[in-house]
Amino acid sequence: MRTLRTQVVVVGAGPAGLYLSHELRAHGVDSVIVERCSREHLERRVRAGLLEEGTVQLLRGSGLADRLDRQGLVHDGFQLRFEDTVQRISTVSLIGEPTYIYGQQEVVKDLLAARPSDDGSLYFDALDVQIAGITGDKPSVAFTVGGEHVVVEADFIAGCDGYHGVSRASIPTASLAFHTRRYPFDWIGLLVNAAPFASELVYSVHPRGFALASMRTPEVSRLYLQADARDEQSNWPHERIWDELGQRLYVDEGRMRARGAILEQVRVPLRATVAEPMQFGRLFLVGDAAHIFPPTAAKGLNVALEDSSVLAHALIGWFRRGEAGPLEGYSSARLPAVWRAQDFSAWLTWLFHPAADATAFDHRRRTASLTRLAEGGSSAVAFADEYVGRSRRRLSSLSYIHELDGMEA
Ligand code: RFL
Ligand code: PHB
Repeated sequence: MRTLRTQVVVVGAGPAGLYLSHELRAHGVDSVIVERCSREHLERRVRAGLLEEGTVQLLRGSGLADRLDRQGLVHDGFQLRFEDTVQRISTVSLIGEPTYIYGQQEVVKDLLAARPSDDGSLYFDALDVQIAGITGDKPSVAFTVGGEHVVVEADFIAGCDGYHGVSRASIPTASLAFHTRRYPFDWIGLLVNAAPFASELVYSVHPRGFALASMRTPEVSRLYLQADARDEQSNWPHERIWDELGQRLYVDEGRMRARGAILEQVRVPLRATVAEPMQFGRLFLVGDAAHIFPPTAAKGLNVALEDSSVLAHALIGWFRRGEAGPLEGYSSARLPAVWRAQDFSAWLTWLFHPAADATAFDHRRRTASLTRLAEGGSSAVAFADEYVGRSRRRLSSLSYIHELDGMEA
């Protein structure tokens, strides 16, 4: 058995854990990351694609955006299709902010590349990860790697281990409210070896269901379509998926062009969760470990990196200046922003997805709501503010971080 000592143990090397550890190191705080999967798996895992301006600014401010700035796609807006019409919503014209397309696994690769390669501060393939001592002042994380049992003792633990991790489960149920909502929809997601369907994202609302034509690069498309949560995947052969996409995207005669090779297919249940509070004793929950959003509004990765940034600066305040306030206030600082993102994600999910029992009344009313957005008035401005995350950023205590960076510069 080996025992190590560090200042912060980070459980999970997804974007939240890697970014937290990066920021801590940049400000002289030591951390060790413990990750269940292999590096190859993390670098290949296809998930988010849309980054908000605030996220890109965080990455730029941390020196992590060179490749993003060269290869990321900048989108001034997106298409909204409904009732056989194609409308364009330009977030740049409405509120002056674009969005960016850059795959989550590319963010993960950039974060991993920015770490010293072999300083022993990141364990992949960790088995049987267990958290102990979070109510005392010497919490620890134990695991087995390459047959060896390792214990890392620390001052704090950051639970960045996603929805299925061990961190949230280590908090006594009586001390945690875990709010959950399962929407009656799933998404079928395809990664396709074909040029994007259009130059910008296409959100398409059809009485048959929602479809989204996104992308990862100029050569790779990302396509999603709504499926009823009760409709089993075996009912969705490829032929049906392509036909539905063609119809729902209002492609001429319902025939989908560019049916390139499917590189990957996933089924994503649309759900929301929030853990309240996002901390207990010496354990802090970050990103998907604390909250899941339905993917409709693309908030998960953006809110996760915001959590990491706020926690990083609270921990830096503790270690560098002996400040307890920002750490004690981490959960209260984050929850208003988390709920803001939940509210917008829920609203957009219900706006875009016709329920299985939707009537003609429901479709007409949905068209009226979509028309109001497409008209570009104050509703569209408020929508754009939420979509690009600007309104949430105002709630996110990020000005505190920038002040702190200024003080330390
Ligand atoms: P992650 O990425 O799940 O990373 C958690 C890490 O912890 C590891 N782990 C453990 N490690 C040690 N011990 C254990 N017991 C462990 N259990 C788990 C895991 O292996 C993993 O490496 O969480 P993190 O870092 O909080 O990041 C959150 C994002 O991954 C997530 O919110 C987004 O992918 C959500 N999301 C989107 N977010 C956006 O901001 N923009 C988007 O466009 C967007 N699109 C999406 C999405 C999520 C989707 N799916 C698949 C749910 C599209 C989809 C389809
Ligand atoms: C994606 O490309 O994965 C994506 C883009 C926009 C969304 C959701 C997901 O609203």
